[in-house]
Amino acid sequence: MAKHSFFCIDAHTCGNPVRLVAGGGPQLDGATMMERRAHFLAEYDWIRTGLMFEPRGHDAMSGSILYPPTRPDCDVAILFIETSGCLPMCGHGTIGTVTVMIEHGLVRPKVPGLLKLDTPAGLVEARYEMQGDKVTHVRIRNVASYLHATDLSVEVPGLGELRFDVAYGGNFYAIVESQPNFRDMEDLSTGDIQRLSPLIRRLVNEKYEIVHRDNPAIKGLSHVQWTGKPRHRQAHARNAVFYGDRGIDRSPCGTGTSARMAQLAARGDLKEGQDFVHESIIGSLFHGRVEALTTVGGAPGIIPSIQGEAWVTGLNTIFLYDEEPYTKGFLL
Ligand code: PYC
Repeated sequence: MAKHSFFCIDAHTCGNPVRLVAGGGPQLDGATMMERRAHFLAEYDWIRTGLMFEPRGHDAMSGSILYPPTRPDCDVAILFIETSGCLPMCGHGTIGTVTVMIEHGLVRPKVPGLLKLDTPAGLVEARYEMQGDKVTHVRIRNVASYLHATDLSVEVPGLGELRFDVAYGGNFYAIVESQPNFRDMEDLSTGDIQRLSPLIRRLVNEKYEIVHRDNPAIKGLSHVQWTGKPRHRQAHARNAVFYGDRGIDRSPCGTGTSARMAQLAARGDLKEGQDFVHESIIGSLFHGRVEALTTVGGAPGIIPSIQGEAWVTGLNTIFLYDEEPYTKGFLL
């Protein structure tokens, strides 16, 4: 019986899962994390699907595997594994991964309180605070984010015309705001979000070619972000982010919040240094900030930061058997 063992530390960031693979991940070739990601997808995607999908995971499962950095300015490299594939960047995943790494001594930061992370999307800095052995908060300074396209539209069967902007925050997001055929995310059930979002994503990718202005390896719309008025008194806005086949982010989504801040900044609704508190579908909060203004491919962008908290929920040694019918996971 061929058995593959993965030593995982499970956590959640603001309610969304993070399964950090601390042992058992494959060796990867590549001079950059984008190249290593391509190697992983070509040869080892069964590890991702086995650890993320049922019966060992679920629709919203998300995780990471640690590697030595490919660049001298970083402490550690992160490969993100999700039900949606290997994302270039994952905000809630980074906050959870940093919390696990520090609480479990998986990395020795060169500068206490600061980890420099080599991700497929680029350098991400994480500053963390501790109380005793617990990491209480992590603030990530994300990759440059920008508003990619405005006022696009698709015709959605059963809903009619839907207008949206596309923004990048480490992944590409269709940001759907209040309009004649959509008022607020609170009008949608989770079933509506799971039914409409993949349809919209497919229609958008068929109609528009979405390619990162500076990095052609990053392309295609992966996420749909439904927006709404906040319920929490501290929050400025609320969202529900859809990813993969059926996943709805339980956190306010780090890359989604970055994309939203980039959109608001491009409109002049968010200034350099300004805070933006984002509320998730379950009411958890990310504290975003426009750290700096920048340019991406010659067009205006921002450097966003996102702060959130994560909790380690347990240790989990997971086996995948070559002979087992559901070892690569399944979707219901
Ligand atoms: O927090 O960036 C994020 C994220 C991406 C997919 C799920 N969460």
